[in-house]
This record gives sequence, C-alpha cells and structure tokens, in this order.
Amino acid sequence: MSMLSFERKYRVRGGTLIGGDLFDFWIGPFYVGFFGVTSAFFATLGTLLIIYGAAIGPTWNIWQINIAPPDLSYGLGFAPLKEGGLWQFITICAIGAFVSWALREVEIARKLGIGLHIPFAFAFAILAYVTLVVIRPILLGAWGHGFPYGILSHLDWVSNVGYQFLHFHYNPAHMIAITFFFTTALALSLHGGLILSCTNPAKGQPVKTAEHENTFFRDDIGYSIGALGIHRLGLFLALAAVFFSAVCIVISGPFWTRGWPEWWNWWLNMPIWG
Ligand code: UQ2
Repeated sequence: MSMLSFERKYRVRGGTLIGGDLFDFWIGPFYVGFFGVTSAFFATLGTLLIIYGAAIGPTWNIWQINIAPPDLSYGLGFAPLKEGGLWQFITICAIGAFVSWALREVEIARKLGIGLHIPFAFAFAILAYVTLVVIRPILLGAWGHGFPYGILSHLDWVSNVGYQFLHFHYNPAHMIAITFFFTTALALSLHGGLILSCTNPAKGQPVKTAEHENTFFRDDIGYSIGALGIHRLGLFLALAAVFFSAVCIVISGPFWTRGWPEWWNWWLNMPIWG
C-alpha cells in the first residue's frame, strides 16, 4: 500500500497515552500503540472463546449458534464455563476490545492534533452495548438478563423482551430514539444528495461551490444550516438516537415493569378531562 505524502509528514512519534515510544509504530497502514496490542489480544481471545462455545454447542449452523448468559439463578455471580461462564468471559473480552479500540482512536487523534469527536461518538456505541450486558443486568440483579450471543437468538431476545412489555412502541424513550434514527437518515440523505449534486456534476459540467449548496436550501426552505452546521447536526442526531435507545431499554424492567401502553395512564388520568 502506498503512503501519501501527507502521511509521511504526520507519521510522527508522540501522542500516546500509555507505553511511551514502546508500541509507537505502524504495521503496514495500521497504527499499533499499546491499545492496538490490547485490542488484538481481547478480540482474538474473545473470538476463540466464541468458536469454543460453538464447538461444544449442538450446531455449526451459523444462524443457530448461540452462547447464552447464565441462568437467572446465578444472580450476579460467576457461572461455570458451560453454564454461561463462557458468555461472561466473552463479554469481558468484548468490552476490553471496544474500550481498547476507543483509546487507540484517542491516541491517533492526539498524534494528528485533531479533536476527539470520533472516539467520543464510538463511546456512545460502547455505552449502548454495556447498557444491555452490564448496567441493566446489574440493575435487575442477574447476568441472565444480558442478551445471548447468536444471530437468531439475539433477535429472539429482543422480540421476547419487547412482548414482555406488551407493546414496546409505547415506550416514550423508544419513540424518541426512533424519531432520532429517522431524522438522522433524513439529514444524511439531504447532505449526501447535496454534496453529490454539487461536487459530482454531469460530464462536462463544472463542480459547483459552497454558495450553490447554501442557495439551494435558502431557495427551498428559506434556511441553510451551513457546511459545518450540517455535520454538527448529523453527529448530534446520531448520538441522540443511540443515547435514547440505551435509555429506552434500561428503563424497561429496572424502572417500569408493566406494559408500556399502561405508562400512558398518567395522561388519561389527568384531571383536565372534566
Ligand atoms: C445545508 C448545508 C449543507 C448540507 C445540508 C443543508 C450548506 C453542505 C443538508 C440543509 C440542512 C438543513 C437546512 C437542516 C435540516 C434539518 C433537519 C433536522 C434534517 O444547509 O449547508 O452543507 O449538507
């Protein structure tokens, strides 16, 4: 792989959080660093444990492989390997790998002197996962409340937990999360469409300017949020979608145990109906 002249200039030592110069090098295009080593360690160990879990399981059918958390009776204790202990070790490896990856992103950003927006955003994704397999199980008192690791089994888990609350679409935080997901898609499609329409014009046509971009939306809706603004909006919308997703599941069980449609009784019970 060729190295851009920019990369030659910015592939410099420094910016590490841990390890000083020891792991401050690249392997081909990839920066290593202390957290590159820990990322590789946790990802490899976790993957091997998943393969071991599949090997002692009843099937190699990729859709049906399932590594389940411990039975609820184990509470918040450790379980034997084949009784959910594997799930517990795999969860530790996953969190170790995700956090290592985020910290490796921090080191790369520091090296380049850019902001920490990317690891900050990735931290929201990690938070969503940790909410499902650590925070909510702890609040409910058993690791068995975590979701199982398997393609179909985790879908069944989502479906079952949803029906446990009768109708998850009545969960107010779920409503907000969905609204943010849809708005993220709207903003990205507007942005992608606008950039391509100006920067990738028909053959023989000149590339258009930022003024064209602003003017399209001023003509269309009387307002342009600006080239920097649309990216701030996009990042906010995406992070808000992830955040309210985490909220909507962590309140289901620990803070509300009945069906979600019933939550809206506060509205029906208001004294304004006469
Ligand atoms: C914009 C702008 C961009 C954009 C887009 C807009 C020049 C290149 C897409 C238009 C976006 C607006 C008005 C915000 C819409 C609000 C929501 C909640 C979807 O003005 O500046 O930069 O890409």
